[in-house]
Amino acid sequence: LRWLTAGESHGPALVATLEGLPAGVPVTTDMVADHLARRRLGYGRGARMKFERDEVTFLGGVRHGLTLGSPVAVMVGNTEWPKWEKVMAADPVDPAELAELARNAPLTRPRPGHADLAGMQKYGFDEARPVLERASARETAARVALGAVARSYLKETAGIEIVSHVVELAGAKAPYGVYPVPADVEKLDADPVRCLDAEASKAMVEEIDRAHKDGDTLGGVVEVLAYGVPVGLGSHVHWDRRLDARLAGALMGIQAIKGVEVGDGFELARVPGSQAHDEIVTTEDGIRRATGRSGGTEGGLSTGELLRVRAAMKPIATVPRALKTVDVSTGEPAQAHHQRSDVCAVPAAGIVAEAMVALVLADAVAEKFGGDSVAETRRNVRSYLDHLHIR
Ligand code: EPS
Repeated sequence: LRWLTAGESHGPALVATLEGLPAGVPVTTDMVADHLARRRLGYGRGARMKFERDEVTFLGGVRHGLTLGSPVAVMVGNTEWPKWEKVMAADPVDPAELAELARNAPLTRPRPGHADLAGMQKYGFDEARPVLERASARETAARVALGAVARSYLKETAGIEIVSHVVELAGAKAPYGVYPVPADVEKLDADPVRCLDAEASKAMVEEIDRAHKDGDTLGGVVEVLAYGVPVGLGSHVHWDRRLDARLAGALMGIQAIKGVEVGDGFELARVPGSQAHDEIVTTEDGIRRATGRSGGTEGGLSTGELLRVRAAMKPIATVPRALKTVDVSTGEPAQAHHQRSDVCAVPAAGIVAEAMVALVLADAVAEKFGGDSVAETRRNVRSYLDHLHIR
């Protein structure tokens, strides 16, 4: 599969293309809109989440609710656009007209923790607007749109389903080792922080309220679970074919993610081997692992067990109680620019992480099973599983 996104946070729209899916994957505008709505959930989001709508339009690759095998192109309109028509215009605008717009004031006080400063230095900009427009997590709406398509492909061809939940938010932690299943998604989406444990959820909401009052922002940890992943996605034979490496790269590629763990991750480094690995046992279902510490990958291959990855998000860089910075127009000490911001976007990051896992798994399924129609891919999956020589 190949996929790309384009579009700025306050531009007219985000667009995304996905190439390499077979024909016959069920895809509808509503399906994508539902996932985009899930991305807007979560206690602690800023004002923009409330008044902006995601307008989904398929521009190619889908007909009457099914993919055609051609590249899928989807557009997510920014309803904020009318306010930014001049500031973000593609064509030149009269500088006198621009100078009158408060929205166009040069952002010369870069935010610590954001791409602002390094982006200005690298690309030769005098202010942060051209950097932050693309660094913005608004772009994740395009990924979630493609993720919705990828997850439909996964479900139709291999029966794979993806769930995520928030396991940590600032200091508040959900009980370790409780894994929500697909049937829990409705309940998760109804929780203000997408956490299954009521007590932990309450503590997380309190953390957000406290940070809001303090003019601060918060990060946290999300966990993504993929059910029904067959044995043998990815490979041990080369570093860039390893499924865990591909998952880690994809999750690290989400704005503000600073750490990724597969399975018990860093905890495995703290215990002896006898407590770190998943023993192999025979069961009624054939050969299985007795535990799930590895997170469903060994040697870069999926094991057929529950796939489990976590991503750690740092606090939002637009901190209301503005951190110290330098005004690059004068070289003088200053406070970082701040207009409005989310206090916390960890619940949304979980939905984005689901999309990234879906895209990586879709790529791995397409690579292993091929097929130009969903029926053909499904036959290939079944034939492979029916003929596994060790089971
Ligand atoms: C973002 C800052 C905020 C968020 C935005 C991501 O936007 P603004 O700067 O316009 O207030 O609302 O997220 C989205 C618009 C979205 O759809 O997720 C940032 O700087 O990353």
